[in-house]
Amino acid sequence: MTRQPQQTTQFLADYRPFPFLLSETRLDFELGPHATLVRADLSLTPRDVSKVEDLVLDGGKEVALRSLRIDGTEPDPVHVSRDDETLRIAAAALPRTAFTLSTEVSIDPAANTAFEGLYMSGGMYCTQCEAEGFRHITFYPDRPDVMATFRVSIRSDMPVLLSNGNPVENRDGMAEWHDPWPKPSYLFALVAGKLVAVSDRFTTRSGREVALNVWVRPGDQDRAGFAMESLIKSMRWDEQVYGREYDLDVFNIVAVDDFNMGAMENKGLNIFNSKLVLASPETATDADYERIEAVIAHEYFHNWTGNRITCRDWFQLCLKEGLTVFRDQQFTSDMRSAPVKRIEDVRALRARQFREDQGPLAHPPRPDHYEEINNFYTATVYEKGAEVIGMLKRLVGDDGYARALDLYFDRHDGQAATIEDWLKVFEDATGRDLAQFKHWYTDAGTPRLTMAEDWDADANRLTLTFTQDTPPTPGQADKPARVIPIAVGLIGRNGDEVLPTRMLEMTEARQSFDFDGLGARPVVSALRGFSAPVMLDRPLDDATRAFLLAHDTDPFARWEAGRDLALSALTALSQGREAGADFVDAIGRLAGDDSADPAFRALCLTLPGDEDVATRLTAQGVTPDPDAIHAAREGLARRVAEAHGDLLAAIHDRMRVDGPYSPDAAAARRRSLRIAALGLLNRIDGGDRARVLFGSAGNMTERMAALICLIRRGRAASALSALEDEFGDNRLVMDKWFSVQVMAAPPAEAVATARSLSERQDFDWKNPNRFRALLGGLAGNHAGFHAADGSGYDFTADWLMRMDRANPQIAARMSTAFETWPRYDATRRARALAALQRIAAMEGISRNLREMVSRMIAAGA
Ligand code: B3K
Ligand code: ZN
Repeated sequence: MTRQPQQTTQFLADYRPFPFLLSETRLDFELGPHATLVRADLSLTPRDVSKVEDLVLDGGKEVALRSLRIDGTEPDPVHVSRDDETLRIAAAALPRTAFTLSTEVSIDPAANTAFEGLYMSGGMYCTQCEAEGFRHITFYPDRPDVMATFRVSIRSDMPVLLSNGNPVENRDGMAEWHDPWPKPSYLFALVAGKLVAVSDRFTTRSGREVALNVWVRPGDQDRAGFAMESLIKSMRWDEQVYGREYDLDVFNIVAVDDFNMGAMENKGLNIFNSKLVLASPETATDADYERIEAVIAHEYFHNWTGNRITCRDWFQLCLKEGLTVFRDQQFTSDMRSAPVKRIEDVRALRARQFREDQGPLAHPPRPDHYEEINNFYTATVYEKGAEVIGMLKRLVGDDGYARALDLYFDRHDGQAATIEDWLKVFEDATGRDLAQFKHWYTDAGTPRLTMAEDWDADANRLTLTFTQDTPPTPGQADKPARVIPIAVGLIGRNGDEVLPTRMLEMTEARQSFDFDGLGARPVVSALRGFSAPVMLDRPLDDATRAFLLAHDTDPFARWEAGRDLALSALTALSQGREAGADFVDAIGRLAGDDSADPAFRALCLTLPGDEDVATRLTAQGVTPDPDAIHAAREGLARRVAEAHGDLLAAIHDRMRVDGPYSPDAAAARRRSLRIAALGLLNRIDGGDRARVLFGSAGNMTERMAALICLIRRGRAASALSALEDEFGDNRLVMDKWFSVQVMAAPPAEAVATARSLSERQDFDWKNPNRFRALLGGLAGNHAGFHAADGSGYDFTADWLMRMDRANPQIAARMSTAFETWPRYDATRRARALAALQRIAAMEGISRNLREMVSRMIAAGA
């Protein structure tokens, strides 16, 4: 351990089952903004009647207990005790058999600015219970392995009253719901408000009729259709690909404006951040549409991977999240383009998860201790969790994967499972020993893989020798070798494929693989499809990279070759060396290759971000200079534009999509290439094309792209005010408006821009989306956030402290802006550390933020 565990540290090794069984939960809500009464009846049975233990229920200090009864009788007060987090009833007061515990409490939803538990948002009531929000509603064994059926009644003057499961009764001012599927408290949900529904129906493959509703505020109905289409596609896909059917008579989705994350998979009642539901061509970009489709699918897929089979404890979070991300990635691949989706996912993985793994916040997909579980909804648990499943699938093959998943659903339906259970179904279904594979779950850090080639001309044999090594991470110094699936293909010098993809299985720290019977020395295409989440280091000259960019038959490896070429140029340029000629040439050839998917070309034309360059430099042991990186990137983009201006202009014109906007993949692909070309041309046309496009485009995708170009050229004033006039009362558009101004600002102006935007009336900072727009925009401006004078750090620290008092989850999450601080120069490090220490010293700091900053500060010790 590199840090002192706090008293509140939870350890995986301490798991023990709850000493009571809970069969049914009955809840009765009488809603009031400042006083909501919650009556709960819990049907409990001691697990071991010969040794009844104290009954300890979770309950936050704002939950006011009004009455407590056991089988209808008040226990002697000496047997009942309360602290800030629990309610304890001594064993002496409990029957030796099944009993009903009844409580009545009162809570204050309108005062709940943390948006955890029951809270009010824009005049409606809603809940967020994962991970430990239910304890802010009532006293309960608030842990995922306690599963019960729920019967819920709601009394309120709101017209729409929703909870989980099937509706039982609905009359004026009262509704009753019953959820027949046992579930943990984190999946409980309640919504009450003035809402309208966009409705449809779905018939499952075994004939169950399901009523589907997407609930939004009156006036937003015309922006909810795409979410409904996405839901129907998801339901069909899960039946076809995983054989999973929906299991209730209704499926409700509700859009809310104040929501800490993207969405939540509550049983039968998914609650969404409105930005992941509402979309129209005028307000949402192609990327928004793709994200809505993916998140609707993700939450829906949780119905099986998460709800029917849940997690034994929160250490197992990646059991549901890694698998559900993996499933939503497969879904998007099927709906859109598989190669493009793979490249996008790897880009995101590197930008978020590799970044996390390289710094003080590194942790394994299955951590073994935490202070605050909400701090572990990370890229490692989600995205790396999904990569680990992708590797499993590669190792056991598609059939093995399908058999293992069938067994998983069969064996664990209705249970709260563990990573061990998950690996066991793969072992039982395929006969493979996964003991070594398990390190992917328990060990943190990104393995570094090196590859050396040896060509024996006499024997016509190629030998590839790999070594693997995983750098130390907080609390984990030495790591054993892992199983690494390495997909390799060989390409002849004429560009033909000599050997189609073969999966090598590396299990040792150093291992060689021979390829015999080759006519001539081939070019190696390695780690095809990004077959494992590792950093591959191979000595490769720029000419060979350019060759692979032109000829590799694996789209991921092809893109990767171009990206490596760009990174090698950018890292050199940022250190003052001449570079980039090969990249500029090769990218021109690729841009003009009309046989390639436009979205793929767009990805290749998008230069790695400043942050990617900083990460690459750090991996090479070089201290990144944010300003030099920014200048290098601008310079290289300009050179591409100067060299290929005519071609890019032709692409920009040809990729125009005529006719009414459609968010489908085919049209989106063309727009993405068009925009990529525009971004480069913007470096040499002074912003003229962007100005024309901003004025003429009928969709937000192109307008936003044009706006970003104009901001970069310092010509955005009129575009910004036009957008504000048109969309001033549309929160989602205004979030973009806030964000891009900071994100795309010239780095020297980023902090000042953020500061002046933060002074506006409509900087409603308690709204998580608005806060994220501004602070996330700044964190996304690499050289701006890392301004040498520390102003980016100070500005961010001030806001994190302010936010922590209202909403600790958001403050903790946004504090990750600092997670890379140890990689920079001494001046920046000192300023970042001072900002972190200032936060740590804050009086009344939340457990959430305290855990984050103390882990980050520990890296400097
Ligand atoms: N399970 C939720 C995330 C809950 C986050 C709690 N801090 C959304 C999802 O992953 O689908
Ligand atoms: Zn999820």
